[in-house]
Amino acid sequence: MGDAAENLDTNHPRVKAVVEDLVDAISGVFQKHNVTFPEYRAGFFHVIKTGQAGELGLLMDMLLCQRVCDIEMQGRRGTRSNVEGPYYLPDAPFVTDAAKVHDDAEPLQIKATVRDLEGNPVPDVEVDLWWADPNGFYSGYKDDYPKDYYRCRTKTDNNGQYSIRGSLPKEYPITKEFHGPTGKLIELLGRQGMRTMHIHQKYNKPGYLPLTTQAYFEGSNYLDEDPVTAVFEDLTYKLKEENGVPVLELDIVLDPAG
Ligand code: MBD
Ligand code: FE
Repeated sequence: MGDAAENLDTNHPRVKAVVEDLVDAISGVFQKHNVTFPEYRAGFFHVIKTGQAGELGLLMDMLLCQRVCDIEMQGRRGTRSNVEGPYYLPDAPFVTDAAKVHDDAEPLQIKATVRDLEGNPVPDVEVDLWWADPNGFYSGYKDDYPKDYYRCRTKTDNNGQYSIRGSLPKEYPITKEFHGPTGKLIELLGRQGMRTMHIHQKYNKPGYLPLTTQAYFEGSNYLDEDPVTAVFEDLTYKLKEENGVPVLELDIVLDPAG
């Protein structure tokens, strides 16, 4: 979750309530399956290994994050909230035309119109975009991979629109060939290990509820078997084409705050 992670406020009354219920729920699962001591140890050892591999964020986001997005959506309207994922980085380069991608990356024009619930365009929305490179990896997560690639910030114009030249995101491998403990767990769950193509977005403007969401691509690989279980039809777009370049045309709706 990048720097956006919140610290646990141990004095907050909800912490006690939620953690107690969490322990109750897990205890119930142990009881149901007669979990043995070796199984208990093997289980939490796997969690420790996942942490040591730097994959706890990946694991949590894969298994649980969308459930929180779904709860958020029960209390708001507009475009669906969707998993932020483990690869957001703040302070991406601000651009108005193109994000930095490698020369051999297949181009994608990312266009959007941002509207309010009445259909009026919303100007001056701060936008964050980030996506996987042609090899399915995110910039900034390897020492030799500068973090200003395949991610940018921009803002909507007076018509509530932006248009950014980016690149086609590649399927993201959570499998054990590329990753460790999380891939192994996916295999054990009988899920396949590739995230379907997606573009992450954040929208922020005072007076509106902040939105973190993703766009998916109609007809793309693994769309119906995404291991993160966060693909929704209303976030799935059919690619268009202009002058031989694929175009993603997003319709985003923001819910006014308060
Ligand atoms: C990703 O790229 C992602 O967006 C999520 C939610 C989980 C794993 C990898
Ligand atoms: Fe992602």
